[in-house]
Amino acid sequence: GIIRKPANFISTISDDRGEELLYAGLPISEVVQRDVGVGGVVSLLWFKRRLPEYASRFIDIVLVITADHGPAVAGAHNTIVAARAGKDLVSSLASGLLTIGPRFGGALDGAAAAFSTAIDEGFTPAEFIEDMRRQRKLIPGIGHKVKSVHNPDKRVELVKAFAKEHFRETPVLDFALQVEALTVKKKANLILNVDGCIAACFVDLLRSCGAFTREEADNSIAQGCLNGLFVLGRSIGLMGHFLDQKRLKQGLYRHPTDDISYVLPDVDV
Ligand code: Q5B
Repeated sequence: GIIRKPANFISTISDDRGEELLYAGLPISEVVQRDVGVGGVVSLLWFKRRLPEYASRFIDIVLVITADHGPAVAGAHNTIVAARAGKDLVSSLASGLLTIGPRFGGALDGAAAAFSTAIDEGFTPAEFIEDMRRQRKLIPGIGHKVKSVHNPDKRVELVKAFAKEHFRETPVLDFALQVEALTVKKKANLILNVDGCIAACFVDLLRSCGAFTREEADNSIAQGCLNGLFVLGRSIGLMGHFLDQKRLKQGLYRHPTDDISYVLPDVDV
């Protein structure tokens, strides 16, 4: 008989072998005809299921608001410097993406874990803040370099408003807002930032939209899908900055030496 060779790879999200490409079982023609959109494609390829329309719309909104935040932020800066050093699109994009981490744009996974664990373990917002302080950890999703209570982040307002209008419940967002109410008393820029707000809302979405068991929702979050949303969104802007620099024919960047404090050790020779 036929001896089957064990497969080296298992894949469960897409299939290109037939007449028509399938995304999580849905033929690509239906993906287009049903107007699934980018949010819907993210839910098919990341979560292997269709989510309610408001959930796909929420993903679309997250991608739109994270697409760019100007040339001064770490990711755009790196992309611009790489583009001006003559690098190609993929290299310049990668250079920008590699700045995404716990301080910049990559605080979503940490914020989701911190806020949801605090709620699940019955911490009050004050106890949570004190626990983080005791551990000498910054609260992921709290704080911003330029946004503050005096200069609110419109992106955060948009995400919050959408969640409040469309989600069945928002306990994690509510907890994060109670944390913010306490942290801004210490310093006006210790707001719930764009990473923290998206993260809290996304936990609420996965837990309450009815498409996931609680275990599935928690596993998806633990696997790092949330930082993926920022990476995906911000890639749009980083490529925009690359193309902008090429269009402007900008030359090699060298940082002005009068903006560097040179502090060298005294070495005996
Ligand atoms: N303190 C964001 O720091 C920033 C505290 C805190 C408790 C906190 C900082 C932070 C957590 C990581 C996070 C995402 C580095 C930010 C993003 C996308 C972006 C970016 C853009 C875009 C800002 C001053 C005092 C100190 C600190 C205390 C600060 N943060 N305490 N929990 N989280 N947050 N990142 O202003 O007593 O004076 O020593 O790491 O969520 O990345 O637009 O730029 O779209 O591109 O430099 O929006 O908050 O403040 O570090 O000098 O701290 O506040 O302990 O206290 P800053 P620092 P003390 S959104």
